[in-house]
Amino acid sequence: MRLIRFLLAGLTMIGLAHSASADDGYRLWLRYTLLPDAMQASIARHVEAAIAEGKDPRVLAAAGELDRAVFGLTGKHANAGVELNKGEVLLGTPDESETIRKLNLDLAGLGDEGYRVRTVTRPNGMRTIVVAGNTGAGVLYGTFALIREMQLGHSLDNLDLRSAPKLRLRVLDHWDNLNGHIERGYAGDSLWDWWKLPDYKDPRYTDYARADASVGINGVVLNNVNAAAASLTPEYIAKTAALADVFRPWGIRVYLSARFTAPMEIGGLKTADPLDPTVAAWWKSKADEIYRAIPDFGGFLVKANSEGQPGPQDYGRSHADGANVLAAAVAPHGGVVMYRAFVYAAQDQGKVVDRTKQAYENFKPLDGMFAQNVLVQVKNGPLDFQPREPFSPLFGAMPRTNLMPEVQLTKEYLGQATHLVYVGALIDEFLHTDTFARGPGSTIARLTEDQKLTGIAGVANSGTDRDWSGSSFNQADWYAFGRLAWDPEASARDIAADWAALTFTRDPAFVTPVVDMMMTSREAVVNYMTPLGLAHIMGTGHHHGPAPWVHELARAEWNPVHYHQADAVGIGVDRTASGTDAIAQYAPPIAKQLAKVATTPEKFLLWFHHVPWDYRMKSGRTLWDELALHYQAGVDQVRAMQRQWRALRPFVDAERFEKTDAFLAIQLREAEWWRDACLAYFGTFSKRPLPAGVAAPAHPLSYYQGLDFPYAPGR
Ligand code: BDP
Repeated sequence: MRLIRFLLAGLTMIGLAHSASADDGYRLWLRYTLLPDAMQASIARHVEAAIAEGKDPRVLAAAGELDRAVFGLTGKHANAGVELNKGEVLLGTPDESETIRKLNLDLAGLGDEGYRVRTVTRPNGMRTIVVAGNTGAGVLYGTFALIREMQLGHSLDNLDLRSAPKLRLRVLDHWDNLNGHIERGYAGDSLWDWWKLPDYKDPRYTDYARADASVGINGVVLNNVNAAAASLTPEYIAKTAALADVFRPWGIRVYLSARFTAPMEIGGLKTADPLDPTVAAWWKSKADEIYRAIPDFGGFLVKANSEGQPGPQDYGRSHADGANVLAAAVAPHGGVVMYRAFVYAAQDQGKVVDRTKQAYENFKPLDGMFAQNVLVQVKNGPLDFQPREPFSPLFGAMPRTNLMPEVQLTKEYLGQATHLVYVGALIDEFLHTDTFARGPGSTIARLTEDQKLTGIAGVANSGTDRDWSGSSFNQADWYAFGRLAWDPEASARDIAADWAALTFTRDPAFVTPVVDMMMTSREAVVNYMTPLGLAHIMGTGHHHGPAPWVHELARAEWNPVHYHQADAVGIGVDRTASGTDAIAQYAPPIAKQLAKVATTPEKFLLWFHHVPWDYRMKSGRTLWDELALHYQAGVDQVRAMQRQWRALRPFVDAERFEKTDAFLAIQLREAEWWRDACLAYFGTFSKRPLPAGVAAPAHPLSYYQGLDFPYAPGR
């Protein structure tokens, strides 16, 4: 056993204090800036020495991180050779640390990633904070939990923290192309410098992994779901292996998106038919090759027969056949296949289809046919990451299949990088929704937790921007995703409070209003973009800004007009039995509620019904007035956020204050644009005046229709 000591001697660091005027956001929520004196003293008392017993790389990474945190928070540097007389922190597993083994801590039920952080009095009388887990991963997560206690200024006197993740695979999907461009990325280019890998490992990879580990993320899909077969060539496997080496001490496995026709494109086969034995053999030998280079490779993510991607249906085979051939290849190595349910291709033969029904129609009949190591990855809503969608009816509908919810952190449909929208609130709403699939209380969180193999995926929002995510507040979405993946029953509001305190300041005069602002921000974007159940009325291709008028795209279900169906009578899509009957895909209590306009929650009204302009809403107002007032409310909410942020200027360093302030100005302008363009357009159908309190559009409709965005990012 190796004994590593990080002893914190009294060296005060000079020049550590960070000027309030310079913070570029690089350090995310792991800022580790000097605490007030009393808190520093408390840490110094409890953490005079940090001792890692063992050689597990994750325990060593944890010890290094603890040292880094204490150094930043107290200004006292780790330094060997000081006699111990105060508190110490001991990190390790019972397997590797005899001291921990002898303490007989109850670690049952913590699995292989849970932790215990507990203050004990050792036989020699020394007060020790023990950070223990059954594996190094548990120790790593426990250490980050301890660091969080320190950052938040909590008492370290009598710690007893115990936590284990409720989901096994907590994965970020990077939609990164091998040429460095990120599909739907708004924060710079890909972090992975494929050109210089495997020889040069950018130190930023480690900082990325630290951030992931600090919130419990344990898997990273490196490449775009619209995959290039090249990522499976020997050259790229070597590059991927280099990244895996960097991530491993941080408890992170790498995964790759696999292109279904890779056996043909890089394997020279004549077919990619999943039932062809040569194809199965190719995938098996490819998996063996990958695992030789990366023994803990996580597995494959697959987008097939969707948006032009090849897939098993090209050979008359089912999605289960497609998933299982890859699953068989990785199964001997403990790998998994995450197979996406986001499909809307096969049925379009010129006829108009309801895209929101297609994932269910394709996958529900396959329940029970997927291999044990397959997770069917399902987007939160039945359409496509809109500001608000009802949940996908697949949740609860496939009891014999592992489903893996997928949410989008990069804000493709939420104003992109510049709009302050807390996606954590969206994820929280989704996870806590009751599907009634097994009776009341069947929330998506519970259903997901109760499966044999569990997981959740988030489409990453990080890139080469100095602040990683394009804005300070976008960082919160990365943070919240990790925390909600660890505990899907946690509250996004509580998580926002931690994040705000860690990222800016613990002062409640800052945290309380900022958390309110973040929670409101999700409602604001729904209001100024797609209130009352509207969806998919954004600009074509880049998805930036309003374009509800678009109608000329080749397929009906690509056109915004298909999603609102405004006419002289009213607005909204009839998805009841008299329309597309999408509601029949939900469990009976929900289908029954959605069958009638009067019992449908107003936030989903126009998603499920075509409603007359003069329909009386719960407020007593007409639908038209209510719609207009929601658009106005969204703008007002952004204006209030802007005012609120300006009032918080004294709490924030100039650099981050100014950036957020500038972005809020963009958001306000674009919220007004959404309101004006949508009301100008929908008004041509309703032919009713705007209600009092709603500003008239600044320009005629033709102005909004004529706007063009040739350089909009993230296509
Ligand atoms: C859509 C995006 C597209 C993605 C697709 C997907 O516009 O870029 O490839 O989702 O999830 O929202 O596969």
